Amino acid sequence: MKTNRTFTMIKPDAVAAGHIGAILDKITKSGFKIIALKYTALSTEKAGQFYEVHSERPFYNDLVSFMSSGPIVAAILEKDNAVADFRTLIGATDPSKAEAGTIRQLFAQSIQANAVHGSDSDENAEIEGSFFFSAFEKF
Ligand code: RTP
Ligand code: MG
Repeated sequence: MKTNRTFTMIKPDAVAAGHIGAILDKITKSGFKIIALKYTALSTEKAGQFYEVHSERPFYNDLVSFMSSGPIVAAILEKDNAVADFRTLIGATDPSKAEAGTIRQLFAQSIQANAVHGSDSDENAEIEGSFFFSAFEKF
């Protein structure tokens, strides 16, 4: 299903480093409209559920403890071609390989503490957005 929406989180590293405002500014100035927004935290159980697709990967346990280590910002974003354009805006998973000017190049610390999440498909954007937001929290 085509939705023109994606889902993002500002991860605990970027929240702790004080980058919420700068990252939201970059996102909105890049043409994304905020449909839903929440400052919250993931328990280890919730982080484990969210990243269930990676449960067989060697970095899964570290990822779950990192993602539950402090508050995060969750958001649903809208723009034409949202999923692909947002992944371009955030840059490569490993910030040392991310293009200049991308959010990860500017704000990430490591391959794990990489500042932001971006959905990888329209289907996952819908699933991930609904993980955090009910229908009456989307505008
Ligand atoms: P994301 O899902 O957070 O937007 O990141 P991504 O698509 O670029 O990367 P993905 O392969 O889905 O990995 C999810 C997150 O797991 C952490 N990771 N750590 N230590 C490692 O080698 C490693 N590899 C991935 C990162 O936080 C990555 O964003
Ligand atoms: Mg991913």
